[in-house]
Amino acid sequence: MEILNEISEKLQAGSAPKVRQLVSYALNQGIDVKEVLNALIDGMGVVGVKFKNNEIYVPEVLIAARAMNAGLEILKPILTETGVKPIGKVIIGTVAGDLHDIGKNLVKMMMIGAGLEVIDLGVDVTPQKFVSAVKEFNPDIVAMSALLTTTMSSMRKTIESLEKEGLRSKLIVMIGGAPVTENYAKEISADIYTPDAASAAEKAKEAILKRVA
Ligand code: B1M
Repeated sequence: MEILNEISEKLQAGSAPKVRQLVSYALNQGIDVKEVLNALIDGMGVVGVKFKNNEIYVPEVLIAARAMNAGLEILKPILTETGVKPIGKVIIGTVAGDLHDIGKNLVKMMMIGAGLEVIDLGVDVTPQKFVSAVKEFNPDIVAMSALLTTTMSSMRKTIESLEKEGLRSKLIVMIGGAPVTENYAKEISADIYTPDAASAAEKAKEAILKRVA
């Protein structure tokens, strides 16, 4: 669809006002929110490939990320729409050393939309910060996002810290992010790995409902 291609292209070009305008227009035209979201993700994917190939650099990626966030802000009210009382509580954060937050924010929005209360610890969240937040908020789920191969190990460290504090057994630990795999989840004894935000929200809800059943 022409408009979806245009959204992807304007995101790649880093035009936040244009992305905002096109996303609103697409929704007004009755295009499904998932298709609009996929156009944004697709655009960011192209940016990622160009970045990897040294065709563009960090400043351009930052500008594209800003355009992505502008589009996501328009989708947020729809993705987080829920008329029900929260069925459970999630603490989410991007792990220590890692500043990527677009995927984490998307997971958060989808989880809220699935009827969960989400406490967002932001980016660069150390194991100690996760531990303190678990003590303070008593969540059902701890959800960690990592986008760098070098920061994945912080997921393991966080799980070890939760174990040391005697908190691990009462929690469901979920992990995800581009370099994370099902095998890695097994290796570090995380409970759930999901490859995308929609399945993260689905699995979180499933796991909580199973717990209370
Ligand atoms: Co960065 N970066 N970056 N970057 N960046 C990547 C991740 C990279 C793959 C680019 C590349 O080389 N192709 C590469 C990592 C290589 C690696 O380790 N394997 C990389 C690098 C190297 C770096 C720097 C080191 C660059 C530098 O400074 N030289 C630096 C590190 C900074 C740091 O974190 N300490 C850096 C910086 C940045 C920016 C700040 C410029 C910017 C981030 C802005 C922001 O997030 N606010 C940025 C961006 C935008 C990217 C790419 C281009 C796009 C990431 C993104 O937002 N994608 C990325 C390339 C790529 O991924 N193709 C790249 C869209 C988003 C919707 O997808 O986050 O994957 P994603 O989330 C997905 C799934 O992964 C999943 O759901 C989402 C989809 O539904 N998911 C979960 C995510 N979290 C989940 C949690 C779950 C479940 C699913 O459960 C809890």
